[in-house]
Amino acid sequence: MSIKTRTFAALSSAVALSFSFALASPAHAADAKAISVKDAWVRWLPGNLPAAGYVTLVNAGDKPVDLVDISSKDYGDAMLHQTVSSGSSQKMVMVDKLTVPAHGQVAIAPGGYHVMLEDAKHKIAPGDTVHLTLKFSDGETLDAPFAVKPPAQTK
Ligand SMILES: [Cu+2]
Repeated sequence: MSIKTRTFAALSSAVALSFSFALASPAHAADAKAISVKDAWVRWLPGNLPAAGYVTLVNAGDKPVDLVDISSKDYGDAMLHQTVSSGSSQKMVMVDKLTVPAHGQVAIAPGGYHVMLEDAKHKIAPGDTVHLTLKFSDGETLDAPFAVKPPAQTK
């Protein structure tokens, strides 16, 4: 083995190590809580257009739990909206709470619910990670990382 290949092998195993460490850490956020989140992402739009947050809420508990409040340190305004169609047009309505059934899940996903994110507090672009704080009726609070994706992303 030449010096060159040995250096490369050491380097690639170091990269693999840090990669698996990065994958393992977010899982701790949901430890010992009824509610956990998955598929959390934001559809970013250019300029001052509002972004839309999407996430699936999973309830491992025996009782239904309501999502009652959303806030973010990255956006001045975060609101849960529902897209409803009336005839051929669509409009958005405010949603006060969203129930996550016991041992079930609810998806905040394109075409249904979205978290309207306005008034970004700093420059945000695709590739970034933003944080949303989700509050639930059982007193639980989750600070969830959301991956920021470009406008063409649909899921
Ligand atoms: Cu909206």
